[in-house]
Amino acid sequence: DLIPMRRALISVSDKTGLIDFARKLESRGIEILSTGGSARAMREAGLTVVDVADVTGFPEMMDGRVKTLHPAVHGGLLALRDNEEHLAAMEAHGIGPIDLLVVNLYPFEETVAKGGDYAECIENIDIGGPAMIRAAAKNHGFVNVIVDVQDYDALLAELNEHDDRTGLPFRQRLAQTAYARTAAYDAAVSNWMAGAIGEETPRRRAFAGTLAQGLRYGENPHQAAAFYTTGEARPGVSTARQWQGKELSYNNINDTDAAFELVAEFDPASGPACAIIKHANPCGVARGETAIEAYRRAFDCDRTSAFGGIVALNQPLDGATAEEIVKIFTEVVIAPDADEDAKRVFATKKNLRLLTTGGLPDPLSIGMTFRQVAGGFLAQGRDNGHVGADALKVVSQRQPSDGEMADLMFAWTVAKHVKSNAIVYAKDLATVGIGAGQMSRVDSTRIGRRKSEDMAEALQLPLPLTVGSAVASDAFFPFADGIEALADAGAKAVIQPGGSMRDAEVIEAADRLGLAMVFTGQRHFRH
Ligand code: 93A
Repeated sequence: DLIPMRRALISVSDKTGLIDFARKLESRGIEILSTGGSARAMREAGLTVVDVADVTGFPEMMDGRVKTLHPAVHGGLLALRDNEEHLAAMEAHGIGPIDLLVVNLYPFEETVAKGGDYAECIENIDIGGPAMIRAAAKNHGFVNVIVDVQDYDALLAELNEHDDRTGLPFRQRLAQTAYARTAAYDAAVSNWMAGAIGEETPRRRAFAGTLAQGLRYGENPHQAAAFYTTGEARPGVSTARQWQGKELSYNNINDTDAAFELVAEFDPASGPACAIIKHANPCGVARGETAIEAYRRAFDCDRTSAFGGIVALNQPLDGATAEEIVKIFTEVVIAPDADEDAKRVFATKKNLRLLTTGGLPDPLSIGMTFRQVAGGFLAQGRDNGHVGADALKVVSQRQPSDGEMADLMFAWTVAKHVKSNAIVYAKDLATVGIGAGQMSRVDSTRIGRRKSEDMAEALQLPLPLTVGSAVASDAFFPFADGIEALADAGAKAVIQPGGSMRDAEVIEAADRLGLAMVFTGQRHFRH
């Protein structure tokens, strides 16, 4: 199965490491064919290169759209070297075998990520590259295919080990990687187009990502893991710049994403907001006049849980806020930006990761979320549901006050980002108790209340802050007992989707207990 290597075709957009690699191929006596820009780069470095145009007998044309799409190339990649007919066809048509294909594709994902317009993105869809990659990968019995500059060294090591030849297992690995690349590439094109044309149905979407980073481990140390990006140009953990701290872990990435998506719900134009996340659930979210105030108020929701958490802000970090954050151990801080003072403060905490994103993701934009099940996965549109003031329906006798209404909307926005069953108590635009991920809604009301009581004790408050609070529930109350539990905690207003068979009983309970109640008509399950 060891195959010698005599002729290579190199056509790369990313020219990183190209010259060094090509020199090493040349020194092994391997002939190099190449396309326009790649050939030029290698020639300038003094290498001997044959133009593909001379092999095909056609010039590169149509702005490079047609350069390698020719039987002289594809025949050389696809011919079975142990098949008499194939060999005869090569002979008859003057086709030479190509034993190594080195291609990396037009930077489509990067073009999307940097906000390229429609025409630019279209022009960056590589056609000839994937065609060659798929051909070479199919013929891995005889052909080596490299699609990633990271694999140059692996090929050279294989050639060293096997006396200038490569083994079948090595070529199989390369082929498998190659198909992962072309699949991800086409998926990126399809996903970009879905966004560009506003196609929201998951039925016609392709799913694949580009390996961004291997991770040390997954949710637990015995699970292997990696981070893939889809090329979606969404400010967040996948596109962030990390200023310091060790590599993000699987759980860090998951939690940081949850934190930033939540805080992005709050428009910085209407003031700072801060979210602190643990295990993908918020343990405190608040608005404030200043960033430091927003952080302190978020922290005061549940100081115990905030330890080792992820902190997200909807606006640039300043030094004072950074000073406040580093008072306790924090895993990750993410914000659109951080000023020099903030960076200096964080630099004193070696283990803290600071991420800046340059912007906030749009909570209203379309996108996909996935959930794996045995033998498959579920795909759905991102929960970009939003209820405007005009869609709200007051169903209780008592109207909520303006202050209560503001807190209801705040709590409702947070509840969207809390695992179901979600109950969020809020007061003065800060969460004061959160119950997350319970199998019974009543249990979530109790947990949120207990959190608030614990904090009241710790902060020596006369009463828990749930007294006089506004509460959001991510889904309807199936029975009146949830409302009774909220009233018992001192809540004064409730927002929920409505739509239960027993809505009448639930509304009756709210009226009996003096609660204002608002229906949204929209639910925010999150599992
Ligand atoms: O426009 S293409 O789809 N048409 C082709 O025939 C073709 N052949 C190779 N793009 C094509 N390529 C791509 O050109 C390669 O995948 C590579 O990304 C790029 C290298 O071009 P250059 O060598 O001119 O820099």
